[in-house]
Amino acid sequence: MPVRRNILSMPLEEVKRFTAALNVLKDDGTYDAFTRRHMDAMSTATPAGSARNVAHQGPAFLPWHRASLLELENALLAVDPTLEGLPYWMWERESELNGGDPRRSRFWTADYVGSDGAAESGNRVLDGPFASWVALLHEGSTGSFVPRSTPGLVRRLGRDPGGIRTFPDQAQVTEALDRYTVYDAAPWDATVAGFRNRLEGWHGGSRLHNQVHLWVGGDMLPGTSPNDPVFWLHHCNIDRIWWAWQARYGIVYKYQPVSGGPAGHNRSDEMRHLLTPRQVGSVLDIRTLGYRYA
Ligand SMILES: [Cu+2]
Repeated sequence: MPVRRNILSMPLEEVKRFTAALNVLKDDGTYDAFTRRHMDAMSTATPAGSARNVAHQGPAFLPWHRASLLELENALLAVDPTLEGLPYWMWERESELNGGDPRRSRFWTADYVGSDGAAESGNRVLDGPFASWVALLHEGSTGSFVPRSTPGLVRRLGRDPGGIRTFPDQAQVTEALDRYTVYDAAPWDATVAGFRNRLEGWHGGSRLHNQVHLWVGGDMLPGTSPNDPVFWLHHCNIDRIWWAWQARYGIVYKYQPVSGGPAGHNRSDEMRHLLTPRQVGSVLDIRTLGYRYA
Protein backbone atom coordinates (compact mmCIF):
# COMPACT_ATOMS: atom_id res chain seq x y z
CA MET A 1 0.00 0.00 0.00
CA PRO A 2 1.45 3.40 -0.93
CA VAL A 3 2.35 5.53 2.08
CA ARG A 4 2.59 9.23 1.32
CA ARG A 5 5.23 11.04 3.34
CA ASN A 6 6.54 14.55 3.87
CA ILE A 7 9.23 14.96 1.19
CA LEU A 8 11.46 16.89 3.62
CA SER A 9 11.42 13.92 6.04
CA MET A 10 12.38 11.34 3.42
CA PRO A 11 15.96 10.04 2.98
CA LEU A 12 17.57 11.87 0.05
CA GLU A 13 18.13 8.59 -1.72
CA GLU A 14 14.35 8.05 -1.83
CA VAL A 15 13.75 11.60 -3.01
CA LYS A 16 16.19 10.88 -5.85
CA ARG A 17 14.30 7.74 -6.86
CA PHE A 18 11.07 9.75 -6.90
CA THR A 19 12.49 12.51 -9.11
CA ALA A 20 14.17 9.89 -11.33
CA ALA A 21 10.78 8.19 -11.90
CA LEU A 22 9.26 11.58 -12.77
CA ASN A 23 12.01 12.02 -15.34
CA VAL A 24 11.18 8.66 -16.92
CA LEU A 25 7.54 9.78 -17.28
CA LYS A 26 8.64 13.15 -18.65
CA ASP A 27 10.87 11.49 -21.26
CA ASP A 28 8.21 9.07 -22.52
CA GLY A 29 5.44 11.69 -22.77
CA THR A 30 3.30 10.28 -19.96
CA TYR A 31 3.97 13.30 -17.78
CA ASP A 32 2.98 15.92 -20.35
CA ALA A 33 -0.34 14.13 -20.85
CA PHE A 34 -1.14 14.91 -17.19
CA THR A 35 -0.46 18.58 -17.86
CA ARG A 36 -2.70 18.51 -20.93
CA ARG A 37 -5.55 16.80 -19.10
CA HIS A 38 -5.39 19.39 -16.32
CA MET A 39 -5.52 22.23 -18.84
CA ASP A 40 -8.37 20.53 -20.71
CA ALA A 41 -10.32 20.14 -17.44
CA MET A 42 -9.70 23.81 -16.71
CA SER A 43 -11.06 24.70 -20.16
CA THR A 44 -14.28 22.70 -19.65
CA ALA A 45 -16.69 25.13 -17.98
CA THR A 46 -19.74 23.69 -16.25
CA PRO A 47 -22.21 24.94 -17.24
CA ALA A 48 -20.82 26.49 -20.44
CA GLY A 49 -19.86 30.13 -19.89
CA SER A 50 -19.43 29.73 -16.13
CA ALA A 51 -16.16 30.48 -14.26
CA ARG A 52 -16.51 27.02 -12.72
CA ASN A 53 -14.94 24.14 -14.64
CA VAL A 54 -15.04 20.39 -14.13
CA ALA A 55 -12.07 20.49 -11.71
CA HIS A 56 -12.01 23.97 -10.11
CA GLN A 57 -14.27 26.53 -8.41
CA GLY A 58 -16.74 23.81 -7.47
CA PRO A 59 -17.22 20.83 -5.15
CA ALA A 60 -15.30 18.35 -7.35
CA PHE A 61 -12.10 20.40 -6.98
CA LEU A 62 -10.87 18.05 -4.25
CA PRO A 63 -12.10 14.73 -5.75
CA TRP A 64 -10.81 15.56 -9.24
CA HIS A 65 -7.30 16.35 -7.99
CA ARG A 66 -7.35 13.28 -5.72
CA ALA A 67 -8.11 11.12 -8.76
CA SER A 68 -5.38 12.77 -10.80
CA LEU A 69 -2.83 12.32 -7.98
CA LEU A 70 -3.75 8.65 -7.82
CA GLU A 71 -3.17 8.26 -11.55
CA LEU A 72 0.27 9.89 -11.32
CA GLU A 73 1.15 7.78 -8.29
CA ASN A 74 0.21 4.61 -10.18
CA ALA A 75 2.34 5.68 -13.15
CA LEU A 76 5.32 6.37 -10.86
CA LEU A 77 4.95 3.02 -9.10
CA ALA A 78 4.83 1.28 -12.49
CA VAL A 79 8.21 2.87 -13.29
CA ASP A 80 9.72 2.12 -9.87
CA PRO A 81 7.80 -0.34 -7.67
CA THR A 82 10.21 0.36 -4.78
CA LEU A 83 8.77 3.87 -4.33
CA GLU A 84 6.66 4.19 -1.19
CA GLY A 85 4.12 6.60 -2.65
CA LEU A 86 3.69 10.19 -3.74
CA PRO A 87 5.38 12.60 -1.32
CA TYR A 88 3.69 15.76 -0.07
CA TRP A 89 5.11 19.23 0.56
CA MET A 90 3.94 20.50 3.94
CA TRP A 91 4.10 24.16 2.94
CA GLU A 92 2.27 25.37 6.05
CA ARG A 93 5.42 24.63 8.07
CA GLU A 94 7.83 26.48 5.80
CA SER A 95 7.52 30.02 7.15
CA GLU A 96 8.02 28.90 10.73
CA LEU A 97 10.92 26.56 9.90
CA ASN A 98 12.77 29.20 7.90
CA GLY A 99 12.64 32.29 10.06
CA GLY A 100 9.56 33.67 8.30
CA ASP A 101 11.01 33.25 4.80
CA PRO A 102 9.77 30.12 2.97
CA ARG A 103 12.21 30.83 0.13
CA ARG A 104 15.00 29.66 2.42
CA SER A 105 13.62 26.12 2.66
CA ARG A 106 15.87 23.27 1.50
CA PHE A 107 12.85 22.28 -0.62
CA TRP A 108 14.13 24.92 -3.07
CA THR A 109 17.50 23.26 -3.62
CA ALA A 110 18.93 20.91 -6.22
CA ASP A 111 18.42 17.95 -3.84
CA TYR A 112 14.63 18.36 -4.03
CA VAL A 113 12.84 20.36 -6.72
CA GLY A 114 15.53 22.85 -7.73
CA SER A 115 15.83 26.49 -6.82
CA ASP A 116 13.95 29.68 -7.52
CA GLY A 117 14.31 30.90 -11.08
CA ALA A 118 17.31 33.11 -11.78
CA ALA A 119 16.47 36.59 -13.08
CA GLU A 120 19.38 36.51 -15.56
CA SER A 121 17.98 33.37 -17.19
CA GLY A 122 14.39 34.59 -17.52
CA ASN A 123 13.47 33.15 -14.12
CA ARG A 124 14.14 29.63 -15.35
CA VAL A 125 15.22 26.92 -12.90
CA LEU A 126 18.54 25.61 -14.16
CA ASP A 127 19.51 23.29 -11.30
CA GLY A 128 18.02 20.20 -9.71
CA PRO A 129 16.28 17.16 -11.18
CA PHE A 130 14.03 19.11 -13.59
CA ALA A 131 16.67 21.47 -15.00
CA SER A 132 16.25 20.09 -18.52
CA TRP A 133 12.44 20.07 -18.49
CA VAL A 134 10.62 21.83 -21.29
CA ALA A 135 7.23 23.22 -20.25
CA LEU A 136 4.14 22.82 -22.42
CA LEU A 137 2.47 26.11 -23.27
CA HIS A 138 -1.23 26.28 -24.07
CA GLU A 139 -2.42 28.49 -26.88
CA GLY A 140 -5.80 29.77 -25.77
CA SER A 141 -6.96 30.72 -29.24
CA THR A 142 -6.42 27.30 -30.83
CA GLY A 143 -6.44 25.09 -27.73
CA SER A 144 -3.18 23.48 -28.84
CA PHE A 145 -0.08 22.75 -26.76
CA VAL A 146 3.38 23.93 -27.81
CA PRO A 147 6.68 23.18 -26.04
CA ARG A 148 8.49 26.29 -24.79
CA SER A 149 11.51 27.08 -26.94
CA THR A 150 13.93 26.95 -23.98
CA PRO A 151 14.34 24.34 -21.22
CA GLY A 152 13.95 25.16 -17.54
CA LEU A 153 10.74 25.64 -15.56
CA VAL A 154 9.87 29.22 -14.62
CA ARG A 155 9.57 30.13 -10.92
CA ARG A 156 9.41 33.49 -9.17
CA LEU A 157 9.04 32.64 -5.50
CA GLY A 158 7.04 35.37 -3.79
CA ARG A 159 7.97 37.90 -6.49
CA ASP A 160 5.80 37.18 -9.53
CA PRO A 161 4.07 40.37 -10.72
CA GLY A 162 0.99 38.22 -11.45
CA GLY A 163 1.28 36.39 -8.15
CA ILE A 164 1.26 37.07 -4.43
CA ARG A 165 3.97 37.82 -1.82
CA THR A 166 2.44 36.19 1.25
CA PHE A 167 2.52 32.51 2.12
CA PRO A 168 0.00 30.41 4.09
CA ASP A 169 0.91 29.10 7.54
CA GLN A 170 -0.29 26.52 10.04
CA ALA A 171 -2.79 28.92 11.60
CA GLN A 172 -4.67 29.16 8.29
CA VAL A 173 -4.83 25.38 7.91
CA THR A 174 -5.98 24.98 11.52
CA GLU A 175 -8.65 27.63 11.03
CA ALA A 176 -9.91 25.90 7.87
CA LEU A 177 -10.12 22.56 9.70
CA ASP A 178 -11.70 23.96 12.88
CA ARG A 179 -14.26 26.40 11.52
CA TYR A 180 -15.47 25.01 8.22
CA THR A 181 -17.60 22.02 9.13
CA VAL A 182 -19.73 22.07 5.94
CA TYR A 183 -18.03 20.66 2.84
CA ASP A 184 -19.73 22.90 0.27
CA ALA A 185 -23.05 24.64 -0.41
CA ALA A 186 -25.17 26.14 -3.19
CA PRO A 187 -24.45 27.89 -5.51
CA TRP A 188 -21.36 25.55 -5.54
CA ASP A 189 -18.90 28.15 -6.73
CA ALA A 190 -16.09 30.47 -5.62
CA THR A 191 -18.37 32.50 -3.31
CA VAL A 192 -19.32 29.79 -0.81
CA ALA A 193 -18.15 29.85 2.85
CA GLY A 194 -17.53 26.08 2.98
CA PHE A 195 -14.48 23.91 3.55
CA ARG A 196 -13.83 23.14 -0.13
CA ASN A 197 -13.82 26.80 -1.07
CA ARG A 198 -11.73 27.76 1.97
CA LEU A 199 -9.11 25.15 1.07
CA GLU A 200 -9.25 25.89 -2.65
CA GLY A 201 -8.65 29.50 -1.62
CA TRP A 202 -11.36 31.73 -3.01
CA HIS A 203 -13.20 32.40 0.22
CA GLY A 204 -11.86 35.51 1.95
CA GLY A 205 -9.16 36.26 -0.62
CA SER A 206 -6.47 34.10 -2.24
CA ARG A 207 -5.52 31.60 0.42
CA LEU A 208 -4.17 28.07 0.94
CA HIS A 209 -4.29 26.21 -2.42
CA ASN A 210 -4.54 29.34 -4.57
CA GLN A 211 -2.04 31.23 -2.47
CA VAL A 212 0.68 28.59 -2.91
CA HIS A 213 0.21 28.58 -6.71
CA LEU A 214 0.38 32.39 -6.73
CA TRP A 215 3.41 32.54 -4.44
CA VAL A 216 5.47 30.05 -6.51
CA GLY A 217 4.49 32.00 -9.63
CA GLY A 218 5.81 31.38 -13.15
CA ASP A 219 4.71 28.00 -14.51
CA MET A 220 2.54 27.40 -11.42
CA LEU A 221 0.13 30.20 -12.42
CA PRO A 222 -1.72 29.04 -15.56
CA GLY A 223 -3.88 25.97 -16.21
CA THR A 224 -0.75 24.14 -17.36
CA SER A 225 0.61 24.34 -13.77
CA PRO A 226 1.36 20.57 -13.60
CA ASN A 227 4.35 21.51 -15.82
CA ASP A 228 6.17 22.06 -12.53
CA PRO A 229 6.26 18.87 -10.39
CA VAL A 230 5.78 21.17 -7.37
CA PHE A 231 2.13 21.02 -8.48
CA TRP A 232 1.84 17.36 -7.33
CA LEU A 233 3.69 17.88 -4.06
CA HIS A 234 1.41 20.84 -3.36
CA HIS A 235 -1.78 19.00 -4.30
CA CYS A 236 -0.77 15.94 -2.33
CA ASN A 237 -0.65 18.22 0.72
CA ILE A 238 -4.08 19.63 -0.18
CA ASP A 239 -5.37 16.05 -0.39
CA ARG A 240 -3.82 15.23 2.99
CA ILE A 241 -5.54 18.25 4.57
CA TRP A 242 -8.86 17.21 3.00
CA TRP A 243 -8.42 13.71 4.38
CA ALA A 244 -7.76 15.17 7.86
CA TRP A 245 -11.04 17.09 7.52
CA GLN A 246 -12.89 13.98 6.31
CA ALA A 247 -11.53 11.85 9.15
CA ARG A 248 -12.80 14.48 11.57
CA TYR A 249 -16.24 15.34 10.18
CA GLY A 250 -17.30 12.43 7.96
CA ILE A 251 -16.14 10.80 4.77
CA VAL A 252 -18.69 9.83 2.12
CA TYR A 253 -21.92 11.27 3.52
CA LYS A 254 -20.37 14.73 4.13
CA TYR A 255 -19.72 15.27 0.42
CA GLN A 256 -22.10 17.71 -1.22
CA PRO A 257 -23.93 17.96 -3.58
CA VAL A 258 -25.46 14.51 -3.87
CA SER A 259 -27.59 15.85 -6.73
CA GLY A 260 -28.83 19.13 -8.16
CA GLY A 261 -25.38 20.70 -8.52
CA PRO A 262 -23.45 21.54 -11.71
CA ALA A 263 -22.61 18.65 -14.04
CA GLY A 264 -19.44 16.84 -13.00
CA HIS A 265 -19.75 17.92 -9.36
CA ASN A 266 -22.57 15.74 -7.97
CA ARG A 267 -21.58 12.69 -5.96
CA SER A 268 -22.60 10.19 -8.66
CA ASP A 269 -21.33 12.28 -11.61
CA GLU A 270 -18.44 11.14 -13.74
CA MET A 271 -15.30 13.29 -13.55
CA ARG A 272 -13.91 14.09 -17.00
CA HIS A 273 -10.40 14.77 -18.35
CA LEU A 274 -8.79 12.14 -16.18
CA LEU A 275 -6.83 9.21 -17.58
CA THR A 276 -9.77 7.00 -16.55
CA PRO A 277 -13.17 8.64 -15.96
CA ARG A 278 -14.35 8.07 -12.37
CA GLN A 279 -17.35 8.94 -10.28
CA VAL A 280 -16.86 11.64 -7.66
CA GLY A 281 -18.18 9.23 -5.03
CA SER A 282 -15.56 6.62 -5.87
CA VAL A 283 -12.65 8.69 -4.51
CA LEU A 284 -14.10 9.99 -1.26
CA ASP A 285 -12.67 7.30 1.03
CA ILE A 286 -8.89 6.92 0.62
CA ARG A 287 -8.97 3.64 2.54
CA THR A 288 -10.75 2.11 -0.47
CA LEU A 289 -8.20 3.70 -2.83
CA GLY A 290 -5.37 1.86 -1.14
CA TYR A 291 -3.04 4.65 0.01
CA ARG A 292 -2.55 6.40 3.32
CA TYR A 293 -0.76 9.41 4.81
CA ALA A 294 2.14 8.89 7.20
CU1 LIG B 1 -5.94 22.14 -10.58
